[in-house]
Amino acid sequence: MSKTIIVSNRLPVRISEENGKFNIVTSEGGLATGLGSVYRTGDNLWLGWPGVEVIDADKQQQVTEQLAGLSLVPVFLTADEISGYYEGFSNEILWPIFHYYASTYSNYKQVNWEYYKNVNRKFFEALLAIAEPGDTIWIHDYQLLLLPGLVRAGFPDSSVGFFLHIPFPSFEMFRLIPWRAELIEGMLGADLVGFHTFDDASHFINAATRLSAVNSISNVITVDDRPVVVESFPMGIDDEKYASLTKDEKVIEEVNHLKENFKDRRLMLCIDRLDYSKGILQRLQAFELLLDTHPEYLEKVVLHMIVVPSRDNVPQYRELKENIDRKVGDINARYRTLDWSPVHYFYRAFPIESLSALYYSADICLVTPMRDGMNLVSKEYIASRTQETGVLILSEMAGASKELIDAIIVNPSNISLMMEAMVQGLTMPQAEQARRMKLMRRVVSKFNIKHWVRIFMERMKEVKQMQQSMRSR
Ligand code: GDG
Repeated sequence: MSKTIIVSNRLPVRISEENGKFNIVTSEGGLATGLGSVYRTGDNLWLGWPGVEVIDADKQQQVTEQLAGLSLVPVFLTADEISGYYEGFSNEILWPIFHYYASTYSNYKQVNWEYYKNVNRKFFEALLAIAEPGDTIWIHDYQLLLLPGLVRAGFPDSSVGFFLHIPFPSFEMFRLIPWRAELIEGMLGADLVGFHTFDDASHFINAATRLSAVNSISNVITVDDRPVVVESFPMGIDDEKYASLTKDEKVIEEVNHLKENFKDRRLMLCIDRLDYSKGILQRLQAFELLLDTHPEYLEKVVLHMIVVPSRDNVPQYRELKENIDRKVGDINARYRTLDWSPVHYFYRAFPIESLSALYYSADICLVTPMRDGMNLVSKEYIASRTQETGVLILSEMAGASKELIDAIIVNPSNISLMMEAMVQGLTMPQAEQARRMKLMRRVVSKFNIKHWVRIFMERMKEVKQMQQSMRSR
């Protein structure tokens, strides 16, 4: 019987060590929830880095055994590998280029490329130990762009899917990468290459046909007589989980607490990982402009801003954090009163119940990235609005804007437009909010995470059948 193996940079776990024993907690992230139905079934497995450095061979064995009980297989990485492959290459070269931040944010160090190649190979070797001919292998994200090619060479009969969670840039950006052809060839090892949006898929087809000796007809690229199908699969969320969380006792308690605290003040919410692609500074500028130009909102609105620490070993992230601290400090210093702070700023992660209470309570949710593959926060807000009101202000640069067309859509570089969108949101009649919210809730519930996993897996099967029938002709 063939099996399915999911491969991603990180395993869906958090591991901590206490008195020589490992404590493993499975993560509740969207991807992990969605893929749970896959990797926890039968002999299926999930392969990835466990998120901690484990050097000692006995300890590695211990972690491997504990993870085996959860259908998870670890790829152990050294601190140097994490620094070169993950921080150096993935996050200082691929991430900025794929999010349209050229040169100043990209650091093309040859040594990091070597690490990237070696770690992709290390993942392949780990796969060799568990995969058999005919298995289905679904590889995720920009850290593993070379892996589909390695798998294709090692297991020519396997069915390989690849999904990119971040945008795929236009050819003019992608061509800047010194190792662009190798990256494209790696991705073309898959039978099915998936993206969040149609634009990402067409950028990929354009780059592939210009950089590699391949032809394409519509969304099918032919590589050595093997068709590679390129399509968009907009990722969804577990909408039912977010709806039912609003009925959780702890959440209700937090909602009441928020009500007492905010009284009749309007709550504008934003939740992001610390990242320059998320447009946090531009959003603060728009909020400042709102206070500068609309004194009627002084003491009447609060921007509740959660920034989750991320990649703080990368210098640009540290710098961004300092700039955000300064901007929040400026705004609060200029406008705060004894019992009102315009910006409530939190630099830490919160339990999902607290996020749920905030989603449920926020009059407006601001999701205004400069670039984002999809953005799940926007969908989580919609799924949590069981009262069917509330306003989503959404950047046209987020993949989600292609589906959530009833949000107030903004260009995040246009600060005054974003400020006007805030005014539009603050003054939108309830009936109009409800009309838009109902339409968006329908989209989020129909195209949820289960649907995403199902259609990707089904499509992989169809592509394999198509390849087999072409070969037998
Ligand atoms: C990448 C792409 C694409 C946030 N703060 C807390 C917390 N979160 C959760 C949110 C949400 C997730 O983190 C963030 O997902 P996003 O989609 O918004 O962004 P990225 O992390 O950049 O994800 C993105 C995604 O992959 C999927 O393909 O949409 O475009 O960049 O689920 O709720 N969760 C908890 N506490 C927090 O404080 N528990």
